[in-house]
Formats: sequence, structure tokens, C-alpha cells
Amino acid sequence: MKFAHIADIHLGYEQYNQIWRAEDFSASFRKIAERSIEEDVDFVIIAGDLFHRSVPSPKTIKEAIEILQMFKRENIPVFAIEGNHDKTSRDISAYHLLESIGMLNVLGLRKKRVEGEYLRCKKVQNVYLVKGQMEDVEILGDRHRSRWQLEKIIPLLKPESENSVLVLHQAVKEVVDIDLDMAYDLTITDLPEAGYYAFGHIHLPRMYEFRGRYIVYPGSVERYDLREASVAISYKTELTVREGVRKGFVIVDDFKPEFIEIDTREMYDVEIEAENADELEKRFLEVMEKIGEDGILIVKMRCPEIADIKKMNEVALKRASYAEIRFERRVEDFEVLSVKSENEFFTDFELKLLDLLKGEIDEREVYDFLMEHYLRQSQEEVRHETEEKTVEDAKGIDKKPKTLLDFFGGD
Ligand SMILES: [Mn+2]
Repeated sequence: MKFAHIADIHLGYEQYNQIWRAEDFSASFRKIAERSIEEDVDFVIIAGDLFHRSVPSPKTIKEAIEILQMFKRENIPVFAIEGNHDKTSRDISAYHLLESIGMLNVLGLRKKRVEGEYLRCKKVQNVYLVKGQMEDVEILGDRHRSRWQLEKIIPLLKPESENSVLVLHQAVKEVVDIDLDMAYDLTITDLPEAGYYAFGHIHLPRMYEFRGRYIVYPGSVERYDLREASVAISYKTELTVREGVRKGFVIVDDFKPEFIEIDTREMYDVEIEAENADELEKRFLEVMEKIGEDGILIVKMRCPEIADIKKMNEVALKRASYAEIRFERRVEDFEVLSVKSENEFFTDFELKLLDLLKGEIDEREVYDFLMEHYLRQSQEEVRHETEEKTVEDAKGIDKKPKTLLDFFGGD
């Protein structure tokens, strides 16, 4: 049994506002599809963030269909979960659209029963857990969830045997801890026993082995930000060139992962410091010798004197497809004030709420979270009362969810 594990494809991401950048992301996905087919995989797992946005453009959807069709033609089923970028606060996501035309098999909790050639369905309280089945391998997973939802969902994703794959789009503490400055959602001890953990969300490739099993993040298929640059150049006292991050996906053969690198456009992360403007410009030109054509070039400069940034930017653009020069005038060091961490000011509930309100806000999730918080309080208050009140609910006037899981299901 052999499968391709892909994550964080981010189709439609016009990085640096460049249309060709979105084309890079789809080109990488296409290369991965070609390679997976060459490798003769039995199935494919997409561990979230197939799309950069939850509302992909028609053009982006068309690209996705064209590439997924390559698998379809070879009769290779694709199993997927939504990531934080492409899940929706409503029931239907672009994934369900692709599923309805036979391009994807969406894993996770759903409101309606869904079964198919490769999908099995199990009733859990008032919702359905939809899982994949490839011969004797069970594939479980669910879309990206906030931390408070995970506590309730993880126990439901328990595989029946070791012949299983768990698919999630979440950060696992032990893997994040290696060297990433990132918040985590889960620790290894939270995870149920499975044969392989096909994860997404962390954009740097990571393989973490524990008790002979692997938790794997293939990383994003393209360079998503500067931390994923292909080359890091630093010129403070001397010029140093360091190789950066590899991009690709993972082939899993009999539960053993192998990272497969694919070629992507170069991204240069450059830092230059100098004592005066002349030295800065000289160092910049020296660095430019190291820059290949058609790359992405981000240069951070620090110098006490003002330099001719416009001129250097023009030089950079002759070689790179995209160049950005960030100049910082270096002044005398000043004392850094220590700021108290927010943990000292807020309660656990408030911290979780603040967490949910960061970045792109998922209104539904915030609503669910608040409902859960206040429902729990009111439930505790009425615990001693009788349950005769349910007669009212039966009229259907006030359709309160029966259980929390009613909130969690997709379509
Ligand atoms: Mn992502």
C-alpha cells in the first residue's frame, strides 16, 4: 500500500500581489500529481489548505479540477480535509463542490450521511463521521478545528486498527517545538493510535518519529513566506550563503514516509549591514552576483546612512522576477521595555476568545465557542431541574442543538 501525502497547496495565492505567483503554486501541485502517478500510488491524501482562500475564484477552482482530473483518469482516489485557510463557516466548502463532481473524498464530521466507493459512514450522536477505506486501510480525519473543538473531536477519530491513517490540519506541540515559533493545538499524547499521521498546517517539512510511527508534515508545496526561502544570504562582516528549505511532498510506502523534493522558483532571503551608504551599495552588488535569474528577492538592509534604495531596486529587478528592498536606518540601540504577557491579564476563556478573533475571523466558530461556553454554564444551572421542558423543543419553535456535535458537522 502506497500513497502520496500532500499538504498546504494554497492554490490561488497571489503572493506579493503577483498573478504569476499563484501559477507557481498550481505548477508545483501539478508536478506533485505527475510524480505521484509515476510512483504508482494507490491513493492521495490532501491534509488541508488545498486553496488559499475559502472562496477560491472560478479560475482557481478550474485549476484544481484540471489537476485532480489527472488522478481521476488513473483511478487514484483523493481524500481530503479542509485547512484553516479553506474551511468555511457554513456547511458547504469548495471541497464539497469538488466531491460532488467525483474529484475528492472529504473526510470528517458531517450533518448528512455520505457514502461512496471509498467512503464509509458511522453515526456519532447526531452527526456522521465520514471516513475513507482503501482495501484494508482506514483513513480518518477532520477539518481544521480550534483547540476547544479538538478536545471533543479527537476522541471520535479513533481508528479500529493500526492499519490506519489519521489526517489532521493542526500543529502538534512536539513537532512545533523543534525550532518553530508557532502556537500548537495538540500534543502527541492527545493523538489516538494510528499507523501514520498525515498532517498539514506547518509549512516547513517535518517528520517526527515516535514509537515507530510517523507524524509527518510535507510542508507547503511552494515557498509561502521568507522562512521558507531556498537561499539565505547574510552580509554583516562577511558574505555567507546558506541553503534554505526544500519543497515537495511525501510518498508513504507501507507506513514509511519518504520526502520527495520538487523544483520551485528560488526565493532569496538577504540581510546586509554596513557602516555607510557606499559600503552598503558595494555589498549589495556583491550579493547580486549570487542571485540566479527569475527568483524572488527580499533584501533587508541596515545602515546608519540613507542609501539610494530606488537605484538598488532597479538593479535587483533586472535579475529577479520580484524584488523588495527593506531599508532600516540603524540608530543607537535603545532600551527595550518589557511588556507583560497577555496571560497575566486574561482568563482562559478570554484568551481562547482572543485567539479566535486573531487573523481571518470565522464567525461561526466564534459563535459556536461562545454558545458552548454559555450553554455549559446554563446547563450546569439547570442540571437539577427535570427534563419535562423538552416538550417545548418538540414543537420545533426553538430548535436548540441537542448536543454540541450538532455544531460541528459539515454538510
Ligand atoms: Mn497552510
